[in-house]
Amino acid sequence: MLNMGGPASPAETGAFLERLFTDREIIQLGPLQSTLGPLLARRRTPRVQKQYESIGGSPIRRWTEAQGAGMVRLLDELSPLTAPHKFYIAFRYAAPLTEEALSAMRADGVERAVAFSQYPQFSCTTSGSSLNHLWRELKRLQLSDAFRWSVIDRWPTHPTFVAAVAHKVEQALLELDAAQRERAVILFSAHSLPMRVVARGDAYPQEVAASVAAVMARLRERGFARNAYLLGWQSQVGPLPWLTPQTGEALAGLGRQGHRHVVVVPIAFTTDHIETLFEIDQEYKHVADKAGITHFRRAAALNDEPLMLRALAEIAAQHLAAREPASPQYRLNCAGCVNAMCRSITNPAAPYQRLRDQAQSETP
Ligand code: GF9
Ligand code: FES
Repeated sequence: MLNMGGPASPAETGAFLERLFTDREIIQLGPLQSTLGPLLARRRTPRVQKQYESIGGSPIRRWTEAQGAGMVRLLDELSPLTAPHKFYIAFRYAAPLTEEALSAMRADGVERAVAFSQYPQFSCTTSGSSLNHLWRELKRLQLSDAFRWSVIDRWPTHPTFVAAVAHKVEQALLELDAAQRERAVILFSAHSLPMRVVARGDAYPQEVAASVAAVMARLRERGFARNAYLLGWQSQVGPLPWLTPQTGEALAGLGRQGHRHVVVVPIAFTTDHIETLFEIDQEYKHVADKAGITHFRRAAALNDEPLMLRALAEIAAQHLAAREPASPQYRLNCAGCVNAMCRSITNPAAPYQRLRDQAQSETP
């Protein structure tokens, strides 16, 4: 189970940020990255550490463990031929790191492994970075032949995931008086991307939009057919241009236009983390108050939601039954990709070739 992870205790914030700022696949600082990265990380640590203190540390590991346990329990039933299943967590920037997961898998005698991205929508800065790091670590630890791999790289519109999110939106709408409910605007919020990543051809914006459309369709099916909705992008840092509208600005605009009821829906993370517990619940709540939004709600994160545990098990079971190395999209590099690592699969469990390799081998 691949994800970015977070500092479980505020004291781990410095190490977490240092790993983030030295990851060339999420932040490009040029040839100075290995000196500039730690410097920028150190400069940001006090402020970010305070944020983690205010939420009592990142809950992402705890929730991922609950999701993993729920997933494998159901998966053993859904896919008895591939049972028993076991889950390992590999975070990109916090414990347990990839190396720890691989060592545990090795010690357990695992032979067949599925790299399961816990990001519903694929971005080369998140899912791509986790996967590339996995292939790098396998090589570094001389484990390239130890496991046969396949990849669950994205699942932005999986019906049970969509149903799980829609269920959380429904619960938030039901907190409002029946008379006000259909006036509520649904503001989906996803982590933003630097515009240079968007321009490279990253799949994330369109996959987030696909998730939003699917959740709205599911809500209509469930009888919530009258709510307007929009999509904002959160968590921008630094001076470079990012994908907008910014979630806070969207909220301010809604307030100015006279909207009083807003439900914010985190759509790109599957557990609580600093972007829900601090940014939405504290910072955006404050923006909403100032903007005159009197009824501000957030749809709960999926965390240990039973529908979400079922979604993870179904996604894994369907992947195993399909006997494909990855989704068809995984074979395709971004138009502007210059990273030779992208879209690899080390020792794939089924035949696998990138579209870029294929095109190159066929060019006269
Ligand atoms: C991201 C999800 C989607 C460089 C700033 C000059 C930074 C970044 C991203 C994308 C996280 C979760 C996307 C930076 C700094 N990021 N790209 N983050 N992050 N580039 O923090 Cl679901
Ligand atoms: Fe997207 Fe390499 S950056 S495939």
